[in-house]
Amino acid sequence: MTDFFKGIAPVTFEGAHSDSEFAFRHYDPDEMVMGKAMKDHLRFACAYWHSFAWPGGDPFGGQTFERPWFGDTMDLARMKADVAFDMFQILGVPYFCFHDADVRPEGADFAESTRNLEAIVDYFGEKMDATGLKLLWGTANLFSHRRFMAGAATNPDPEVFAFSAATIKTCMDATHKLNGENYVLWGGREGYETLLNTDMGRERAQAGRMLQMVVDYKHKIGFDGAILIEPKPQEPTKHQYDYDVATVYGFLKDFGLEDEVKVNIEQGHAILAGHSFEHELALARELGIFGSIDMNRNDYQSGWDTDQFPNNVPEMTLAYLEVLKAGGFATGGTNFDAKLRRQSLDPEDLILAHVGGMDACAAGLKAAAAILENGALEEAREARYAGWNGDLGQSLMQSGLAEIEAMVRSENINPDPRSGRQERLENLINRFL
Ligand code: XUL
Ligand code: CO
Repeated sequence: MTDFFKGIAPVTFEGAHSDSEFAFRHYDPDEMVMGKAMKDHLRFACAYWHSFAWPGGDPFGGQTFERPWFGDTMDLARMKADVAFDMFQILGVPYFCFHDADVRPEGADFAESTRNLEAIVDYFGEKMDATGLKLLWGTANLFSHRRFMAGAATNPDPEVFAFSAATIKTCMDATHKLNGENYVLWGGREGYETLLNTDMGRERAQAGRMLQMVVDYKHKIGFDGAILIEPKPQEPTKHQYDYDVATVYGFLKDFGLEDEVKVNIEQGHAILAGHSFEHELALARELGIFGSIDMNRNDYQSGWDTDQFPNNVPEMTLAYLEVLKAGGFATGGTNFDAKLRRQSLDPEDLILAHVGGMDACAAGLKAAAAILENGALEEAREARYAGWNGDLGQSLMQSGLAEIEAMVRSENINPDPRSGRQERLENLINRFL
């Protein structure tokens, strides 16, 4: 252990009546929920970037956090890893996630950056063996460095496309070496600021080609994790090509990759797209591309991606309801893509933010499971569509407009509107919160 979290013991489940801040009230890793241990439902992961690489800046001010590992040397990168693994163990999370740029200093050129990454990957490997920690996903940061300011795959300069492809390869190698269970592509700057200087057709084709190469390389190296795209509608660019789940699905269909790539859905990104989190989850499930989630929350007034730790149990219940209805996570999990507020300076804040988020997820999962076990919600939904199981519903799916017109006339079909019962169903949900 380093002494960054000195005096903080591993956090354990104490139950709802505990008065300790450093305790779980809902997250009991081994408690069985619908026949599966809670830890296997939730598959928690910590995000390296927000907790260990982000300095606390906002558009009006720079660094607020002063961490002893901030700096650009390999020794500091190893100290950062030591502290990160301390936190993972204090929390008892099974997984973590990282970008290349979070974990290694930038080198003078591509070769040096790659050497730095490989050295840290070896260091991670030793720490993972020693602790049992696992990698939920790896990814490449193709958005922070100024070379990516006009995009990575969608850049007008083919040299940036080449640099990006090479970087993705090294990050896929790193993920594969650490037995990562997924590889994520968030197209941070894959979008445009103004159509005045943008050739949208070319940029889409370039993004499609890059994704095809990622899928080819996955098969070439025998990586059996999932490739996941993380949709986001805007920020940092004004318009992003991976706007939301529906847009990503259209893109995958266009390039014939809908059976190869799934989605990593983030709560805050769903809100920015004008959707609810549960809408995005339900759609991905229906389209067969549900993969994993980034769990955080947005501020509903500020209109940007605030990446706050989640604490809204009623909303999270609806999200886990969709996850459970999708059959739960296969390779995916619950990644806390969340950061402290920039005034939350203390090491304790970092631990307690995650403790609260984990507990809120556990409470949401348990409520969602209780709703499914109760069955009344699903029964009401089934009943609403019951007509489609009967003769009329079946025959409509095989008929044409003219035949249906004749039938409506001959049988004098005259529909009688029925209640959608929304408030009754909302009351039903609240009984489980
Ligand atoms: C940005 C975001 C990223 C991705 C990984 O909004 O969510 O952190 O999760 O690149
Ligand atoms: Co994210």
